[in-house]
Amino acid sequence: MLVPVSDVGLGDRAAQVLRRNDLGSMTAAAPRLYPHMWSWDSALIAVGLAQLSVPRAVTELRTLLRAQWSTGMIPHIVFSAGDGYFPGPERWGTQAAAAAPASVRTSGICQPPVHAVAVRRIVDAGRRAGGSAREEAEAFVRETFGAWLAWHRWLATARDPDRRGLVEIYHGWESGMDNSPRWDRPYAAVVPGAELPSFVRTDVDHVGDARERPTDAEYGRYLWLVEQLRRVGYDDDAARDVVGFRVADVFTSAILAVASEELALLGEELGAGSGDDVAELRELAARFRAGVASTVSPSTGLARDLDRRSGEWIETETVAGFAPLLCGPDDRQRELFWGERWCGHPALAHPLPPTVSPSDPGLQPRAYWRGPVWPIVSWLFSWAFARHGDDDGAGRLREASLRQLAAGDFGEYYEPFTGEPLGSLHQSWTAAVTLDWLS
Ligand code: 9WN
Repeated sequence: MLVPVSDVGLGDRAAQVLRRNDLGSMTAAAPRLYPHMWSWDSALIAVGLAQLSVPRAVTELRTLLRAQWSTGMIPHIVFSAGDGYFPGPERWGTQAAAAAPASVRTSGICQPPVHAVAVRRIVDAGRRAGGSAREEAEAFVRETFGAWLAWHRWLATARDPDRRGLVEIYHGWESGMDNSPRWDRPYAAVVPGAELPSFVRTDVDHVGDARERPTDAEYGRYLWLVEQLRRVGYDDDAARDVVGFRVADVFTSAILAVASEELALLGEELGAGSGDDVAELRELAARFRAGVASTVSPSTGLARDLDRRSGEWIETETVAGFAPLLCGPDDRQRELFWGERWCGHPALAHPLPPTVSPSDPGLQPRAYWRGPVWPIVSWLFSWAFARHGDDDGAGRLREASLRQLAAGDFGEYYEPFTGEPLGSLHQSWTAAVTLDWLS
């Protein structure tokens, strides 16, 4: 498809953001606020890099895989030499963890497993370009299939010990949606102990208004969970017993389902892994898809997280409730998604899913995961819609997102009613998904 003339400049600007945030073999998630590599950011960054250079996209994911733990876990941060982000490697203290890699400094928790989606986009881009780009992309799949499989297996065992088809998280950071109101109830039960070492936040120095970030009270709980995990050396079994936050995350579970399906397809297409590996991934996909479906509230039609410590369903009306739509077509959810409580709400600047329903009086339009629109979330839905043949839905999200992004600031998130960019500007994954939408 021809790129409209007005979008040409936008693509150039997006490419420039990725170049400026390029640290050599990894891309900083954002220039000042996030000077390191984040796991799910790096996958989405690779999706954008694939449009510019397949080898550079492959390098991004190779760097991430070098940080993989011996358990299979892919850590949520891979630290660069840069500083200015708190909590840094000293606070995480993962060098004492038996499963951590020896030569790379990482955090000790994970993030949503979007990586196989990125590998698929790299293969697609390689095939479109042909020649050595195709060869490199396909060879990369053969070479790394086992590592991605180990990652999915770890999530399906260490984080789904009862085989419910739902991934348990031990920290809001693991969901990628840090201060979403989804986590308010479970966090209310997290009470930082007096032994919590003191800390000084740096994140609030890098945004226009501190109210766009989580509160100090929230940060205290975030750091307390890190402390609990650090004390048990991030050991999977011990962590399950000591950690104060244990929630079955429906959005991460949907991503695991769909990414496992993609990985199975890639394995089959490229003869990577054995027939048993592919069958195992298909079983994982089916198990987690069923797990996601089992959480849907009959009254609201939205999927719910489950607080494993209290046994309670989490009923907040957030975008994560559309997890089933990531897994495949769903008429009831599709209607809800485009309806007045969500993308069809008349007050929205663009028909895009905010993180909290615009009909919910608790929506905070400038506060991080409590209301703003995140372009990467819109991208995940547009990718999933296209994947299951809903080209109309995918096209609507693409067009509205490109209108939202047209000013070229590549905000981390956007005010849903005014369209103002918020948080960090020149955010790498926002630029990356823009490039994918323009391809
Ligand atoms: C904590 C890097 C990351 C994203 C997350 C987003 C934010 C970190 C933070 O930034 O989280 O991991 O310090 O706020 O919530 O989704 O991966 O862009």
